[in-house]
Amino acid sequence: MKLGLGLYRHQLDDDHFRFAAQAGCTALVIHMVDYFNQAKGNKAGDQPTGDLHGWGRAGDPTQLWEQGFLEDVVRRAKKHGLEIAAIENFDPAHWHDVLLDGPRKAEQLENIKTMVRRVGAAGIPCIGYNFSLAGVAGRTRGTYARGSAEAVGMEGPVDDPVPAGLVWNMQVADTLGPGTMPPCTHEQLWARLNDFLTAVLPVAEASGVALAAHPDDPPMPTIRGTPRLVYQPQLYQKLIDLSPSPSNRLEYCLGSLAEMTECDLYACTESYAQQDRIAYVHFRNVRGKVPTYKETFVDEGDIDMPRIVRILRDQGFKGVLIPDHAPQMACGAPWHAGMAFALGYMRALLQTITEENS
Ligand SMILES: [Mn+2]
Repeated sequence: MKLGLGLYRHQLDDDHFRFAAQAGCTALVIHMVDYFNQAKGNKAGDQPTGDLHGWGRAGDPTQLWEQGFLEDVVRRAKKHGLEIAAIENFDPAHWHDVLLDGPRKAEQLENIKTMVRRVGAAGIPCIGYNFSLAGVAGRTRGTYARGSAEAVGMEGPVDDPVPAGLVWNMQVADTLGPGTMPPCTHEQLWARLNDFLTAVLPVAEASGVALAAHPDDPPMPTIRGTPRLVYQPQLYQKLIDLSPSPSNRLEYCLGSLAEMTECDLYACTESYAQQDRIAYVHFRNVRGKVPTYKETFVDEGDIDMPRIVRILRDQGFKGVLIPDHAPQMACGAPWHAGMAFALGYMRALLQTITEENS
């Protein structure tokens, strides 16, 4: 198993690469979407939460991920001994009509294929995605973690409708409303996912790129009146069973899975690792389940993290673990401190299980 760090778009520089290398990482998962662009409620030093108007403004729909940019990031990271293990998330500007089944769906699917080919040509083996209408929405922020550290949680269902122009919790139009996102059923959402996978998986497989699905965050059956896809652990199996392609994989988020009401996380992890469908792991801890849970420090939540790592080892998992979100620590660099704490804990776990094995 490899230790990795997730970096937001504005962090793709030498200082952050050095920080990752110093913490013992050999891999990075990078974001190309700028969640903080023109955002009012988001601090760039923390995970985005936003408000009912979402995060920031989505990107330029005509500006696809550039081959040169991808190759440059790979080259710069390599200088610090880091591989780019994955890109995380598509920009809603690039695929909102894939999610909504809208008029530009065919064009956007072609654009996605173009970007998948470029990612493969740059030597990046995976794209994580979150097939979701409302996206990561409905969460609160508070001093939930140990020592009153600021973290993210959920304090009950959020049913306020999504205004038109907001997709995947980002603004894809100049203004929001009037009106709301068109209605959609769970069956329609699964059909849309199937269309996406049917169109893109052959290109992904030919390009040496896995498409790795994140479960819903938060994993409620509906958020803001929109259906969710993977809000119970067995729905991951339904996604896997859509296609036997080796590129049909999981962005395995321990936190989101543990928040599901029907999750036995240890049996679940054993099953998906045994099927060799886990592309990479979001290694974070949580207390409680939807609709009332709180994100915690990696060592203080409901999940027995050493047990998870041993299950992954025993099933032969060779991929990357990244911290995902971490509570903000009380100092001048809350994001860095939170990540360094999580990475130190993870590195110790990985060293311990390696010794057990030998
Ligand atoms: Mn996650």
